Amino acid sequence: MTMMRTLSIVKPDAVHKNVIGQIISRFEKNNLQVVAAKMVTLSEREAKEFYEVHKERPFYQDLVSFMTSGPVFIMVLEGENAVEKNREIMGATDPKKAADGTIRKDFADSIDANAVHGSDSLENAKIEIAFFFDAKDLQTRTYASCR
Ligand code: IDP
Ligand code: MG
Repeated sequence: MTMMRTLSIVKPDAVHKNVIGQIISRFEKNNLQVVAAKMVTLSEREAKEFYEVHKERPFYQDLVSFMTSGPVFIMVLEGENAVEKNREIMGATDPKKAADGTIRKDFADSIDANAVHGSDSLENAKIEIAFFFDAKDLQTRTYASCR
């Protein structure tokens, strides 16, 4: 068990459904903490670069069009085994195959519009976090109560 960070994106379909809060709530209930967040509309260039690993896949252009179709909500999540835990909470890529209680089972409509992105390895998490956030924008979740 090691503390780690991962990148999560609430995709345009889930933002449109107004379920950003319900999605964050699932992470929080599973002890993942938000340490950075922003809402942006990705440019064509950003979406293409972010999903470059898929550029030879037949769905690449559709994926880029979908990811730029409306705002996305991008977060860095921190916690024990954050990468793996996030993938479990998200569920399978195809919502038809996603387990009960997962985000994709409950909020995704199709394999294209599947509600969330999550990094698939620690190595990719580091690359993806750096793609969207400067190191100084990642918070340390300390708290000192003021009496
Ligand atoms: P992941 O999001 O579960 O990691 P990947 O295989 O990395 O899945 O694919 C990235 C994204 O590309 C998926 O989340 C989905 O939006 C889209 N995608 C993947 N496979 C297909 C497909 O067969 N048809 C259409 N879109 C797909
Ligand atoms: Mg992936």
